[in-house]
Formats: sequence, C-alpha cells, structure tokens
Amino acid sequence: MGLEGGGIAAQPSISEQISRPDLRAIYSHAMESIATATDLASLDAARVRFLGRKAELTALLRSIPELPVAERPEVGKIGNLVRRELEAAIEARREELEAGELMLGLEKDRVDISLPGWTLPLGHLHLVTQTRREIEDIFIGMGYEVADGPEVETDYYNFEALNTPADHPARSLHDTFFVNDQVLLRTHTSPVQIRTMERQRPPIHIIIPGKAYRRDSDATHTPMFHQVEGLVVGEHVTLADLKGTLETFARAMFGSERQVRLRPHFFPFTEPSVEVDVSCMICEGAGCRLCKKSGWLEILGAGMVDPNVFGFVDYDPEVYSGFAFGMGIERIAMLKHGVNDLRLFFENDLRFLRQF
Ligand code: 2NM
Repeated sequence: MGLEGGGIAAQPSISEQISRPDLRAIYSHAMESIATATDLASLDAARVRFLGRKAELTALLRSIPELPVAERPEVGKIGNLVRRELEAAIEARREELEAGELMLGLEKDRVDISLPGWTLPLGHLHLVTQTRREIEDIFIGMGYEVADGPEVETDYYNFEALNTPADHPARSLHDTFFVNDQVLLRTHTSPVQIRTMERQRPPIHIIIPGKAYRRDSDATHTPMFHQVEGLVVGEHVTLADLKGTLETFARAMFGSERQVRLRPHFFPFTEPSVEVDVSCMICEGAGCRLCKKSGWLEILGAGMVDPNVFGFVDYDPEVYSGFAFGMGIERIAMLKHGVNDLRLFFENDLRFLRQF
C-alpha cells in the first residue's frame, strides 16, 4: 500500500536482488572490507582480494560456461552487477581516503605564520657617532651648517693661518704627526674653518665635526680623537653671543638647569680666549666626585677670533668679528654618560658598546 498509490516504486536494494547465497556472501564481505579500509594500502588489498585475478567472484564469473544452463543468466547478470557495485564502492572509498590523507599531510606540514621570524643580530651606532649627531642636531637647530675638510693638512692651514707661526710656543703643545716638512695630520679641525672662510664671505655659522690627531697616548689622551668645532662670523658678533650660544648648547646637551661660566684662557687663534665650564649635572653644583667638589665641569674651549686670523683669509677685522669654539666629542660623551675611561671608546669591547 501507500507507495503504490503514489506511483513511485521503491528500488530494491542490491543485496535484495542477489538471490545466490555465494554472491551475497562475497558482496557483503567485500562491502565490509571496503568500508573498514583505513588507508589506501588496505583498500587496495581488498580490491585484489575481491576483484583480483584469483578472487572468488572472478573465478565464479569465469566458471559460467561450466554451470548448469539455467543458472548462467542469473550468475552472469548478478555477478557483473556485484562487480560494478564493488568497483564503484572502492572508487568512492578511495576518494574519501585520499582526501583524508591530503588533510593529514596538510595538518602535519602546518606552519604557524604568526610565530616571530629569526631576529638578525643588529648593531647600533658607536657612542661617539651618537654624540656627534646629537651635537650636530643642536647646532643645526640654531641655524648652523655642517662643514668638513681634509684630515691630512698642510702646516699653513693647521698652524700658520691660525696665528700659530713656527716659533710660536703653542706649537710644542701640539705633538704633531708629520708626513713631511709641510704636510701633517691635522691636530684640530680648525683648518676647515680657514678653508671655509677663504671660500665664503660672512655671515658664517658652521660646525666642523671630525677626527684630529696628536702624538699623545695615556689615560686621558688617544692619538686620534674626535672634535666638534664651531665658527660664527658677522658684523657685531660679541662674546655675549658666544656665551648665549654655549648656554643653549649646554642646556640642550646636559639639561635645562645647566649654568655656564667662562674662565680666561689662552689660544693663539682667539682673543680673548676662554675655557667653558658647565654646572655639574650630578650634584647640581653642590660638589661631588665627578666635578672634584668644584660644582663645575670643563666642556670646551672658545674665544673671539683673533683679528690676525681674519687677516689670513682677507676679512676686514674693522667690519667683522666672530667667535669660535672647540670640544672633544669623547669628553662630552664621558660627561653625559658617566664613562670614566677614554680608552673604552677605542677598544671596541661589545660589553661596553652595547650599553649605549
Ligand atoms: C678651540 C678653541 C678656541 C677655533 C678658532 C678657530 C678659527 F679658525 F676661527 F680661528 N677655529 N677654531 C677655536 C677657538 C678652537 O678649540 C678648543
């Protein structure tokens, strides 16, 4: 009842169509083996076992000519139906297993692309370079330009034009590396100031960072060291301008509370000349070990450019005046970072360098 009325006849299942017990047994065994094959190898083993040359079904189909005539159509038809059904079931199961094995492989080779990559060892700028750039930035902020020039210089630019003639007592202070009579390693960066003034007319506002060389080697001197010198030339440039400039520098470099004081000194190329102290940033001027109880730390030398120097570059000293200053970069870095030995800058010991 029921279904007949609707005109839809239920399709009899394959096993219902298989009347012979031997085919039915083959079919159900084979279907179970196919369904329970857990990998491609066991599925292939089932295929060989149930459909291969030596399989029971193959033998039965081959034996049809020997069967009683009445059985032949039934065995031929149903045997081949079973064969096709098994082939289809194997193919379906193969696709399932292949998809599973693909997923397993993908799962096994899974890469977490959110993990951090290899971190390459990365260095950083040397403390001298960091400090040089910091000094440069402060003066660039005040409108200065950065100039440079040769490290191998002539006697003229290093001494003569800086008002330091051959017989001048100040020459003995510069233990100079000579290449020959006239050629030497610059003992300061001041030759660049002379070269710049030869090329340009005032107003001039420049700083000159660079290496300088002196035949000196002990706890507080190295044969090569780094300087930043500065030069300002214009009309009506005064010592007050120098002091204000150095105050601005000292406060930018060492903190806004710093005071600056000038003490009389002597340089051949400036008159008057001064040594410049900054109030101690450790004790705020009260006196401590760093400033040797004085409250002050010497940071640079400076002065008003000597009119004789202007004579060498053909500037009229009646019209122009200027100030100049010079500082050691290592010394500035030592004061700022509490480094107590100059030689640490040149030993390239990573345990030191990595602290900055
Ligand atoms: C210093 C101290 C004082 C200086 C002077 C000049 C020039 F070229 F204008 F004469 N250049 N640098 C100077 C003055 C340098 O270093 C401690």
